[in-house]
Amino acid sequence: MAKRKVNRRQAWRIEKIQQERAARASRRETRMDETLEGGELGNEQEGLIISHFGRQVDVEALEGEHKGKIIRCHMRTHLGQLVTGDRVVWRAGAEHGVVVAALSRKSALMRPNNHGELKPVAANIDFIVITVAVEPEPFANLIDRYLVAAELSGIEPVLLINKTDLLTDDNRQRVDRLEKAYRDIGYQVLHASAADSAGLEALTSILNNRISVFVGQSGVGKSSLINALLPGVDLKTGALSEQTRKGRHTTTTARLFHFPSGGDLIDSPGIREFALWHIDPDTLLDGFREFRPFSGHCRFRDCKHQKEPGCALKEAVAAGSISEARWASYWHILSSLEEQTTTIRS
Ligand SMILES: Nc1nc2c(ncn2[C@@H]2O[C@H](COP(=O)(O)OP(=O)(O)OP(=O)(O)O)[C@@H](O)[C@H]2O)c(=O)[nH]1
Ligand SMILES: [Mg+2]
Ligand SMILES: [Zn+2]
Repeated sequence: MAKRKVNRRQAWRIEKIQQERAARASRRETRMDETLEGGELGNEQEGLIISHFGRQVDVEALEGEHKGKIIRCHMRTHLGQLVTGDRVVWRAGAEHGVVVAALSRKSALMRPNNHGELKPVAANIDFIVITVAVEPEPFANLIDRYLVAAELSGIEPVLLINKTDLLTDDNRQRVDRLEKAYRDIGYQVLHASAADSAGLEALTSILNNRISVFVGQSGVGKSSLINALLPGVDLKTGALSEQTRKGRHTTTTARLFHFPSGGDLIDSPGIREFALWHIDPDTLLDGFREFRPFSGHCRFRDCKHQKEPGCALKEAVAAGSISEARWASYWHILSSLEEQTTTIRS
C-alpha cells in the first residue's frame, strides 16, 4: 500500500520535473528567437549554406548589399537539419545573421550516422565524387556502399582514383582491375594526383558548372585536390598515420567553394566506416545499377535469389552479366545490414 503511494508520488514528481524541463527549454528557445529578432534585423534575403557548425552556419549572401560575403548565422529553431549546399532565407543582424527559413532541396546526399540515423551530408548536389586513392587502400565494399547511397539519392556518382603518382608495378594491376570493374558497369572513372597535377584539367572540365561533393575515406586526398583545383583555397591537409597508413580525419566539417567559372566543390570529412541505413533487400538491389534489368524477372515473385530455381539474377551472374565481385558485395552488405539490425534490436 505504502509502496504504491510512493510510486505514484514519484511518478507525479518525475512528470512534473519533465514538464518543467520542457517549459524551460521552450522559454529558452523563445528567448533566443526574441533576442535574435530584438536587434535591428535586415530584410529577408536568399543565402547559401557554406558550412555548418553545431547551432550555427556560415551563409553566403546571394543578393543585396552583402552579396558574395559569408556571414555567421544563428538558426531559428525548428528549421530541420540544414547542411552545406542548402538554400535559405536569412536576415542580417548587428553581429550575426539569423536563418529564418529553409528553401526546398533539389537533392540531398544522405548517410547514416554512428547511431544508424539517416542524416543529410550536403544538399542540392549534381555529382558525388567517390574518391579512392592508391594509398590508403579502400576498405571492403566502400565504393559499392557509396554507389548504393548515390543511386538511391538519385545523384550521379563518379569514381575518382587519386594519388596516381603513387602507382607502381606492385599496385598498378590492383588499381586497373578496380577501374575496369566500374567502367564495365557504366560508371565514369577519373584519375588525379594533386602531387604531380595529373588529371586535374580533365577533372575541372567535368566538374565545371556543377555542384559536386568529394566523399571518401580519410586521407585519400579530398582536401588536397580541392586546394589543387582552386587556387587561393588553402584547406588543411594531414599526413597518413605512420603506423596504420590511414588518414587522421583532418577535415571536420563540410565546406563549399566556388569554381571561378561557375559550379561548386564541397569538401567533406573522411569517414571511418559506412553503415547503410535499414533498407530492405529489394531497395539494396536497386542500388546496384547493373542488377536492375534482371530484378523482377525471377521465376518466383518472392525469389530471395539464393537457392531458388529460375533466379534471373543468379543466371546473370553465371552468364557473366553481373560480376561475381559485385554479387558478393551485395550479399556482404545485406548481411552487414542484418547484423546491424540485430545489434540495434538486442
Ligand atoms: N603522393 C600523394 N600524396 C597526396 C596526394 N594528395 C594528397 N596527398 C597526401 O595525402 C594526405 C592526406 O591528404 P588530405 O587532403 O588531408 O586527405 P583528405 O581526404 O582530405 O582527408 P580527411 O580530411 O581526413 O578526410 C596528405 O599527407 C597529402 O599530402 C597525391 O596526389 N599524391
Ligand atoms: Mg580533408
Ligand atoms: Zn531471384
